[in-house]
Amino acid sequence: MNKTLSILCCVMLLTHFCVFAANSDIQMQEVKSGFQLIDADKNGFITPNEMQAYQEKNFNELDKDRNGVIDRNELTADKSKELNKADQNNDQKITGAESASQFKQYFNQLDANKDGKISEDEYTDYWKLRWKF
Ligand SMILES: [Ca+2]
Ligand SMILES: [Ca+2]
Ligand SMILES: [Ca+2]
Repeated sequence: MNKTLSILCCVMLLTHFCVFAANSDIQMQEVKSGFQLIDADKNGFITPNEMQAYQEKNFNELDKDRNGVIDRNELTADKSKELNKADQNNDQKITGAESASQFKQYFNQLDANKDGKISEDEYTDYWKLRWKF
């Protein structure tokens, strides 16, 4: 390999590495702001009540026609796609009960040490694993 080529290779590797690092920083910021959104009293922990309040707010925002059910059209506004999995009986509609039970599962998955609340570390570790950054 000649010198120019090897320098070129180094630069390419470095650029690639920097882009990757920047991406994971951005994802980390997104995850942290997600945590702060749910942690309403900003004490560094998400309690089941805070998670429930977040779920209800999220549900009401998506339920544009306020009929208590999120249908397929309303579901497309859910950018996280998390609610897609809430449809237990596959009728393409999400009821309040389905959404609540999905968030309960979500809470249990996040609460790694099972102390009944979610720390910021538990929250970020979960998303790091899922997004692999
Ligand atoms: Ca809190
Ligand atoms: Ca609706
Ligand atoms: Ca915990």
